Amino acid sequence: MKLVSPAFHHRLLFLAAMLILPIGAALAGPGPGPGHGTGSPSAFSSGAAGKEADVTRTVTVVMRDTLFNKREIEIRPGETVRFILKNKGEFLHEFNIGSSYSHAKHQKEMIQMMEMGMLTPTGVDGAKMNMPRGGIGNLPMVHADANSVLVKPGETKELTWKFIKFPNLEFACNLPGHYQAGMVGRFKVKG
Ligand SMILES: [Cu+2]
Repeated sequence: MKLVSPAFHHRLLFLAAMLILPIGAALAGPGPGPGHGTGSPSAFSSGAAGKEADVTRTVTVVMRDTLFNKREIEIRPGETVRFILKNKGEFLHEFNIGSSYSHAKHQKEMIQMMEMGMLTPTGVDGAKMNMPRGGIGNLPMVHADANSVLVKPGETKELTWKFIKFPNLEFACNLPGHYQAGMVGRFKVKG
């Protein structure tokens, strides 16, 4: 007998993750201060912000609560791809190109940003977010990185990326609990 719809069940899992993950982070104790992006060379040697003129392909990715409509995106070495990111969910989501290592690192920072009010489950506090490094808990300006973009509910944003190396690259949303709920996919190298 089925008591709840799959969608409702998914929502329950998501809410559970939202509650449990920050506790886990708190139990892990104070680590080194967050240093957004700077300490994840694997993500940055893998590519760079793409130039509009070099775009050879456009890929549309739809974000929902809490999954992408794609589990896998094929890429070719050296190509520049424009990603069109549509958030059709009710929560804030991220599209971040990186390794599982850089994603795990960014997830810890995202939890801190949530705790400090820079991020909320549905949006971004622009004033807090635009403070320079040291403004709040030594967090740097978030999402100034070329490999990541935040998309609010109902919004469509773009990110253009030139793929250079492929150390098991993933696209992921690092908002608390989202990656764990399945909001991650992999780039499959073709050719
Ligand atoms: Cu998300």
